[in-house]
Amino acid sequence: MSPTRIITSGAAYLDIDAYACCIAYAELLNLQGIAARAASSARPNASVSQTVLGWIDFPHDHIPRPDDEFVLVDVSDYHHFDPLVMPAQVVEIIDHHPGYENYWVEKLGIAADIRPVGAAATQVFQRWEAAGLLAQISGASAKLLATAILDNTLNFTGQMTTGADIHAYSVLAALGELGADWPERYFLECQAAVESDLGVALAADLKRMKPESNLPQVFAQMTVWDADRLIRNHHSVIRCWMAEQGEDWLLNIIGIGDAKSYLLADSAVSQRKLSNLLALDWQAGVAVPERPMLRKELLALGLSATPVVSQG
Ligand SMILES: [Mn+2]
Repeated sequence: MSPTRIITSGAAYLDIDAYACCIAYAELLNLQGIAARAASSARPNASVSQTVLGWIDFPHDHIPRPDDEFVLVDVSDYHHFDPLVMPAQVVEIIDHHPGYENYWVEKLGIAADIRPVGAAATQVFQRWEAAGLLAQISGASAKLLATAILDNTLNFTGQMTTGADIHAYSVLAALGELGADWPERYFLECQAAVESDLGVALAADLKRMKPESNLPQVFAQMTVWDADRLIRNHHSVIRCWMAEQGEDWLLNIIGIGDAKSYLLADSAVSQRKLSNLLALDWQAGVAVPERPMLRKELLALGLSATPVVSQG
């Protein structure tokens, strides 16, 4: 028996992009005669909404074999790989986060596809398109990839949105029969999930940043429809919960309805790190940049920034 390709992603949580890519890429490889399956130790976060969960069951019953091969989607920083990954047996990477391009190109050559597009789902869509197999994609995979593109591009308002993302969404939404009202319905579902348990939602998309990132050490992010309403109703609960994770924290709340990011940070050092990267006016622990920002955009800014010199 030839080895199975395990399509997997990060350790901390599965967002809709990782979730969709694992399932849809495994489906494509299987159609092409390559044994593959989606697997993950991580749980979905609030971006995998109730309706999305109803489209397909993500397999969480992976039994590892010593000859498994691994394809990583939507992650290339090996510090964050799912613990089921055997690093020496990684055969392919499909990702859109900056920082590890050279590392993987040296290891894998053209099997490392790391590019700045809005969603890794767009890269997986392009595999389907190039293979000429889109007519055979399942409804669930089409809808998953389309929704991942909506989420990761912030409904096409994010800076990393490309023409390829817009093209992929239009083809996939038609194949998956998603209506014109799907974006608003989807993001309202995500907000309902966030508000039903804020602690779980904050923990589900929280990363600890390295000092060289020049970003606050604890960086949480969430995407909702109405960020202003979320902050009005829940700011005090949020700041208490975040402060328990460490003094140097940041929460990026992305509001799709008004296409804005709301950066929440309380400590002077956290606010200074962010003001070092972009023009911000902090009011009562909240700053609203001119355009919506994703963590990976702030990460790219931070990696190219001069560190903030700590003052006293
Ligand atoms: Mn992604």
